[in-house]
Amino acid sequence: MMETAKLHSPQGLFQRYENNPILTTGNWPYPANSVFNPGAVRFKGKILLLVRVEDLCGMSHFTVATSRDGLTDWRVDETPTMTADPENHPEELWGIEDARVVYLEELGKYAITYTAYSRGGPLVALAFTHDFRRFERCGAILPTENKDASVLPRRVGDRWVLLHRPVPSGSVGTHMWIAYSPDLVHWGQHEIIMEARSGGWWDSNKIGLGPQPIETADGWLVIYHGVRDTASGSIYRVGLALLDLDEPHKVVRRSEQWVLGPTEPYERVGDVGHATFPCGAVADNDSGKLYLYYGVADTSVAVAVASIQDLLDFLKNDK
Ligand code: BMA
Repeated sequence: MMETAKLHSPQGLFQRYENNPILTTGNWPYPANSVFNPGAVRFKGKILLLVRVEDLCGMSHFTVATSRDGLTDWRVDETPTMTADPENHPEELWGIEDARVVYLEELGKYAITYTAYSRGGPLVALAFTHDFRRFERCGAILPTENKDASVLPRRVGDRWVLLHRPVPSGSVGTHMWIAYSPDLVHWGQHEIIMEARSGGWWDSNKIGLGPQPIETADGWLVIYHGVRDTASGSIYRVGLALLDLDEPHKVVRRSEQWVLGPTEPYERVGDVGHATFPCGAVADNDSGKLYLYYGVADTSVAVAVASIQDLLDFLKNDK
């Protein structure tokens, strides 16, 4: 890793990998427009990314990329791994996007929550897999318009927990919500837990969950994206929050400042410039580091690494 200040995030919490972006269409075994916004998880001793690939029709599917160290020597599936199946799942008519992947120890399988782009707009769909080869689809679990959802890796009390981000009509705002389920398919008791801040804030237009929440002794570490709309388009940056372990609807801490945002050329220039959009994170318990995988400018994949303790300390000292 390079020790250049330029490659650090504003407070020095995240360090970008010196050879970012780690995955581009140049690494892809087949033609694609862009590869970005991957879910990330540990699988068989490797880091596995479920990468969103936008094809040359403009629609997205997922392809697996794996690496031993999570930084180098990525192996990409030769053909698309999980493609939209609109015949059996009409909600996937215009593709599948932005997976969040969580290992559910209780069930011994991985849950993938993703955006299905239906005729009525984007909604949240769920699938399970054991091997990232075959996928057991559950279909839409939340109606349009909704995105940026992830389950927690275990039940809290006797219920599963989902964080999600509906876009209500009217002026209610685009905030982060929580919901509960006895079976991962039927969700209820929806409630806003964290709001987009108004006015001049960096996250004033909308917010949404980034990667799957990370369990720490202090609470569920949430990394989220916040959007500010400007005269020349939206800026997607990254902030932190901590949810209570036993009552995850309670936000214990939330950073006032963003901790990662577009500054590097590959983050600023692309199909949608000025977008840093994480959907996956993997904790390395030996080193205490968190590997954050994020889409850059809706074009490529980058990684930045932070000490989990530093993130928690920052949250404690920020308001
Ligand atoms: C969001 C999502 C992401 C995308 C981002 C920036 O609304 O659609 O998939 O990366 O916008 O374009």
